[in-house]
Formats: sequence, C-alpha cells, structure tokens
Amino acid sequence: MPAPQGSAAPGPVLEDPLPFQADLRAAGPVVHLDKYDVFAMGRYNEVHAALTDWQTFQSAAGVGLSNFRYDKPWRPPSLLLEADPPHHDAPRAVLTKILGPREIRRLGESWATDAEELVEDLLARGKEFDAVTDLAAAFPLRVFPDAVGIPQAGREDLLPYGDHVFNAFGPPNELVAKGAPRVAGLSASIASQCARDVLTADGFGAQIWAAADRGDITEAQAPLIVRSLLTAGVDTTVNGLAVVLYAFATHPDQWDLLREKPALSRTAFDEAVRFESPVQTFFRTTTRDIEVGGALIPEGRKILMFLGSANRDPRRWENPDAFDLNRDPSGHLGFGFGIHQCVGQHIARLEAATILSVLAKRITSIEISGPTRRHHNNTLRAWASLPVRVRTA
Ligand code: OW7
Repeated sequence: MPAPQGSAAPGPVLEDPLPFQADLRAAGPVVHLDKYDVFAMGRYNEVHAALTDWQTFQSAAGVGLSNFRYDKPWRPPSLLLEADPPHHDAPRAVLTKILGPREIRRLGESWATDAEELVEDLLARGKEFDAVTDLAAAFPLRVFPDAVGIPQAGREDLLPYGDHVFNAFGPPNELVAKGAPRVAGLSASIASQCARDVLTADGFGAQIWAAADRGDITEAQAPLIVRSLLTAGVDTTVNGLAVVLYAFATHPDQWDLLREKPALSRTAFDEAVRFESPVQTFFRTTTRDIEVGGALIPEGRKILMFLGSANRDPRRWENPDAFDLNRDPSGHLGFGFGIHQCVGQHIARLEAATILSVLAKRITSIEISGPTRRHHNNTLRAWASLPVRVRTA
C-alpha cells in the first residue's frame, strides 16, 4: 500500500505527529514508506503482534533505520535493545532483577524526600515555573544518577547523549547532523562513567559489576549494561514526567480527580505514556517472509513500529484522544511489549508516582501560563518548555 504522502515533511510531523498517525492507520495494517524503502505499522493489533513475535521481528539488526547486517553501527550495539535471545537473555535477567519492583522499593522512600525538597524550593521561588526544566528534568537528574552511582563530573552529558542516541535511530537528517560534532566527546564521557572504579558501592552500576563477579554476565558486558541505564534512563523519564505534567495542565478535571484519589498516580503516569508516548517508534527487521494484514513483508526488511500511533488506535481504545484516569491504560505499547519491554519501567513509575504524590498534596491547580515549545527528536515526543502557573494548598 502506498504511504500517506501529505504530511511527509519532518518538521510538521515532529511538531504534531497525530495527523500523520491517523493517515498511517487509515492507509492499512502495513504500509510501505517509499522515501526510505521500509515498511511501517500504525495499528495496535499488528504492532502488538509484531513486538510479541521476536523470532520473526528481530532487534539484533538494529532498532533504527540502519540495518546492522549491512551498515556498521555508530556505537557498540546495546546488549539489551539491539540483541535477541540467546545473547539478550543474561544481560536482561541481570537488569530485570536489579530494577525489579521489590528491589527498588527502598529508593522510593528517599526519593520522596528529594521530591518534597525540590517542590518546596520551586514554590518558594514563585508560583510560575517551567514544568520541563524545573521539574520534569530536575527530578530525574536529582535521583537517577545517584541511584546508578555515577560520579558528579559528566552528569551534564547525560541528556545530550541520550538526545543524540534517540535521534540516531534515524532517519539521518539535520537532527542527527546537529549532534555529530559532540558524538565522540559525549560517548567517551558516558563510557568513562560506566567503569567499575568510578561507581559508588551500592548503586545499580555496582550491582551490575557484582553480577559480573558472580559470572552471570562477563566483565566485558558489565560496562555496556551500565551504559544502557545511562542511555535509556534519563531522556525517557524526563519526557515521561513532562507529558504527565502537560496532560494534567491541560486537563484540570483530571488533576482534581488525582487529588481526590492519590492512588491514581500510577494509572495517571501510564495513561500519560499511552496518551503522548515519549518513545514514539522503533524498528524491527524481518527474519523471514511474513504476511501481515494481507501484505507480504520479505525477509531482511526494516519495519517501523509506531508505538504512539498504536496507543491512539480507535480500534483498540475508546476515545483514544482523551487523557482519562478512569480508563485502564494497561496494554499500552509506550513501554514496548514482549521480551524487550522497558526493563526500567518500575523505576519510571516510581519516579512519576513520587513526584505526583508530592504535587497532588501541595498543588490545587496547574495551568499552562505561556507559549509551550516542543523539543524535536527523531524518536522521542518531547517538550523543550512548558511554562505553568500553580495554586497551592
Ligand atoms: C540501550 C527506551 C528504549 C533504549 C533506548 C536507547 C538505548 C538503549 C535502550 O531503550 O542502550 O540499551
């Protein structure tokens, strides 16, 4: 099926991907994007089925536009994201355990204090602030690097490195070119923060190295697994918090509901991840000829999964464009699905629930107070600025 061409220019689609996603879903269960000669899926059922079938839709050829069968990856591939069983399994098992819901519970207690301090300092400066820089970025940067146990020096490189990685999934456009001059420096900085001797004794980083000591993973794998935390754990949570704050600022009735029922904070975060899908897309590569919705996708081809589009598919979701705490958002594809589903999702939910709980106690209303600005990234649906005004209890 031909691709919808009307909204093909990258600027407008990055600014607002929803019209393109509607065209994509309408065009069929699978479309061919002629410009890049790749396939794409935007409907929930097909994206879900493909993510579940990792044998047919592999990750080891890269989850960006570039096909690692032919093109050398720009950085050593991730042992988690860009791998499949059996290689994927040991690193995945190690991280699954370290980032498990029980394992991270004690972090929530100290993060609550961090969240209270951050919010009180912010409110002491005034009732207007930027929900992106002052909250959505400030909170993860305050708690996550310490949880991993990296040094102070170089933390300013985390967001720019992540931004480039998420751009580098492609296509190779001006956003990737803009990052190129800093790639070597940022990569070296991030790599230096993964070394055993710079990590604190009790963080996630040290626990990954301890797994190498036990023989669960090799010593060569350990620093790359730490790198995954530093790559996938910052920009994602910053934008996850930004979207939930944006959703509440634009849906005051839902904020009232959260204040009535603070236990909804976890649902609220998942509903925001469904609603805005901070990670919009990932590719897979077919390992055999496969028919999807009557169309043949030949072996060895790249296929782009539109997670954000699946999360707004009216075939799956009632009233998909509503941010609604009364719905059950579970089953959304914003964290992916199947064997690669976000291994850090419990951390992300804990960060979000912690900050939302503090805000729900302290803030009676939140509204947009000035011009909002998107941050354009090839993979992320992101915000640069969300000026807000709050009222306090
Ligand atoms: C990694 C959120 C998707 C990612 C994204 C980018 C890098 C990595 C993982 O997960 O390095 O493992």
